[in-house]
Amino acid sequence: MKIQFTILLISILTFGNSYSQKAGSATISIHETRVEYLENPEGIDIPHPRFSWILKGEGRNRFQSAYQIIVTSSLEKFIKNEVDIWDSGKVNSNDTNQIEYDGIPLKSDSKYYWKVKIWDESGGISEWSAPAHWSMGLLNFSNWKGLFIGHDVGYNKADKYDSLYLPPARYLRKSFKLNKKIKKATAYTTALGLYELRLNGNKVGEDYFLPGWTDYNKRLYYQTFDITDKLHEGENVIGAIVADGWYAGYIGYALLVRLDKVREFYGVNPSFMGQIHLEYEDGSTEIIASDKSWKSNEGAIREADIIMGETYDARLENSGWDAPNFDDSEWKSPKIYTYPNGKLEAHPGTKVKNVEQLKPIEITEPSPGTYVFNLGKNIAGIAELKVKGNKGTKVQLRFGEILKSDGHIQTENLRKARATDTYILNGNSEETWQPKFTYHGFQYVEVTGYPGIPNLDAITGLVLSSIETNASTFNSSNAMNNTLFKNIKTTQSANFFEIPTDCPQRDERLGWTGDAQIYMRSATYNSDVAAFMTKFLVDLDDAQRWYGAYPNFAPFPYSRPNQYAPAWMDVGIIIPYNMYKVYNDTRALDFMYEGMQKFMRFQEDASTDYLRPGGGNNWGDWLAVNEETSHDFIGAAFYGYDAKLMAEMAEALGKTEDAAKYRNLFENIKKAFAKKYILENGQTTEDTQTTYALALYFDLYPDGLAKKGAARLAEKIEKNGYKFTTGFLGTKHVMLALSKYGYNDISYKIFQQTEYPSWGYSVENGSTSIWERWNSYTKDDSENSDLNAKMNSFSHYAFGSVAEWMFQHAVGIDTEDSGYRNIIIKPAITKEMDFIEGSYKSINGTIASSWNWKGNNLLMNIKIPVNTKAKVTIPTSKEANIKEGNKSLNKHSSIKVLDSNENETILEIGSGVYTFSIKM
Ligand code: RAM
Repeated sequence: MKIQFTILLISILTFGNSYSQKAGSATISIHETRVEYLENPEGIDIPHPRFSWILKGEGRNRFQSAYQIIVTSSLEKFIKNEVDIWDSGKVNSNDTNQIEYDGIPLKSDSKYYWKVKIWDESGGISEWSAPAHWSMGLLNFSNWKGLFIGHDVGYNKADKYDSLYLPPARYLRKSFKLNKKIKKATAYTTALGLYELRLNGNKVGEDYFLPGWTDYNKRLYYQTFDITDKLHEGENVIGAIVADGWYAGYIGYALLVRLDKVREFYGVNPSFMGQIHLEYEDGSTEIIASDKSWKSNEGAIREADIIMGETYDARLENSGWDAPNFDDSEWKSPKIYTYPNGKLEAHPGTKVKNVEQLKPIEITEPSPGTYVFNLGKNIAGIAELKVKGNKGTKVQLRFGEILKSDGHIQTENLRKARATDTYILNGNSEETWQPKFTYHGFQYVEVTGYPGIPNLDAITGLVLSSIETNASTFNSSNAMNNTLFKNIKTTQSANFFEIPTDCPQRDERLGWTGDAQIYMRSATYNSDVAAFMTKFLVDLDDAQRWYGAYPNFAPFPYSRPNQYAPAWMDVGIIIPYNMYKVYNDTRALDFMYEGMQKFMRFQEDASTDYLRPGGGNNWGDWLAVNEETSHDFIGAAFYGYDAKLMAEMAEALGKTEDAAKYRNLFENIKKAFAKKYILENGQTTEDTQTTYALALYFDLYPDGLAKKGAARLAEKIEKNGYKFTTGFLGTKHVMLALSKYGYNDISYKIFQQTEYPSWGYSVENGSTSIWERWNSYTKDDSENSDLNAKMNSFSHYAFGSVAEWMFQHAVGIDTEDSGYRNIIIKPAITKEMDFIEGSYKSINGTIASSWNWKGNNLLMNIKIPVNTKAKVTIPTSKEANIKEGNKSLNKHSSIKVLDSNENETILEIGSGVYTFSIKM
């Protein structure tokens, strides 16, 4: 099968080349073709999927003037260029993303092949893009034949609060024979709970934590696997291991605060459902679905809980259970469960994967027989254990983010998360094990019960995450800031885990919405989170309270009333807005629009004279230090911001009446806000850093007073020794507001600060991640048991929201319109630093910007991707002092001078690489 495919591919490529003979001088090439933001996705269920690609090409001012997409129903047709599904024809457009499929209706359980070619600015034709494909999942409910099957393990009811109930995993298998040659085989599978799909002895796919977390009462996601290559003639075995997961296991802080329910928020017994669709070479088809004919049992996984950990007794392994030639006569017939209410849908996001493997950098033995492995950074994931010893030997792994002064791991901050994995040896030979249904937040692994003295090989850290943090680079003359950048990425990776979690270690791991909205734009700089956030929008929409507020976290499994708060509930406006701004995604706006309007009505009802008061949980400027901002101020400010964003979003959707309505609302809020909170001298009534930051950044200042407000913020920061007093909400906005009003040098002073409270303080105290609190830990006072025992996470991305300022101002990359077609390059040049360089891979390709001082000369290097243009701000008013590539500006026909003022010259450039040198 493989060989056949390779031959086909070679012929496609050759075909592509010969077809491009017609091509003109164009050297533009097409890369990273995507469907619904994903590379060759399997089993999507969107009737009009969206295509995108990235263009690369030499020279300057390169554009796409037209494109053509073709889609075929088979590889054979694709190769012969027999277009049977969709030929867009030549479309005169420079769009390279959000292009909707517009052919005949796409069919359930079908694979499609596609490619695109483009015309450049002078009509030259590119080569076809490399062959790409996607498949449609099961589109109709009637396509589903499988039953939800499980295994009765009994129910050993433990005391709800004082002991844990951790049932074993369920194992399910089905043996089937193939007598004919297979043309295509696809598995459609899911579980209420978590599952791992097995086929002929191996795991299917590379994902962890399937099928993902949704409000299972409303929807359940399924996966699609192309398993054509994995089947053979004769006996085959499909199997599934199923565990409690989010469906039936412990979630969040329920145990800690003794909620009525501490587990089983969606159901009690996990179960598997799936089917294999077989298409034989003779044209016949067959479906093998989960049903009574499968066999079920328990096995080696004795406990499996996301938060509490996993226990594996290798003595109980049913070796070979998921492969042919296994005697399952002692296995039972499975128990059938029902899933009455929810929809079955394809997972729209990115799934958890092993994105990095870490070798320990050190082993210590703080007390005899207790070994502590240091993985070098604070991650989310699991540890793989390698061990050789006697049958029945029990090795225990515990996890911690930091060490106490006696060298033992600190576990107090995990609160009720047991975070313990246990492996019991079967004693055969070297045994390698990793858990499947749990994960931990940790830098250190404590190993006890290890037979003999372990070496570094005994533990490998597997970093698990739903994203890769490879969209950005940052480097500067300040080593601390460079470490900070790494720490931000590490913490984003650790918390973009199926949903954006607050933290990965303690009994929480919830999709806290305040954290998510504050960090959203930063997240987009570091990683392509388009698909990940598309999925989270579904969670937000599902979790919206009946009265209109978005809750404190999503999914929202608890049945608690009034779980909302200013700045947390605004997530439902701020995340969609950024999906539009960053990815040009109006579909996300469409999807959320009704809910957003409902939320706006909820706020309107709660307001008096356009002022929305605090309310709900009122977390305020969470974890602020020394200055408190009133909840009413925060409520009113965010209401204004929401109205402003709603106006822009309504406009983007062509809803002009709504846009006018929200613009008007914004103006009214602005007036009422100024009347209540802004004094004539430009000070706010509360005079905290956070009040200025929010009011200035959200444009709530009356025009004449904004400058005074900014001056007051600058003065306050200076007086405070360039240190924050802010929490989650203020921190993100202080430097954005300062830079907006020209106080870049002050922003840089805060950025480089190392005294508490600052980012530098955490870096100087050895952090490898972003902490929940400014003072989570100090080297001198590592025993601060008061803090440690409480809510104190070392992997919390909220304060990492400085990434937004780093890219928009320090590096200077932003978008004027939506989706980085009209790019803004405006680095905040300062004498506070020698150089800064960075890049961001946008939906249109990589944008790079760097600046450095050479004496009194400033060098700026800029890279703009094909099919975009940029407005570049050069920090001098004297055009004559600016050179690009050693030539003065007037010698460059392709560089336009748009404007200049006392301090700056603004240029317009098209794609290409530019080197500016500026005499300052
Ligand atoms: C904490 C969470 C989160 C924050 C809420 C208010 O428990 O970790 O970061 O948003 O509280």
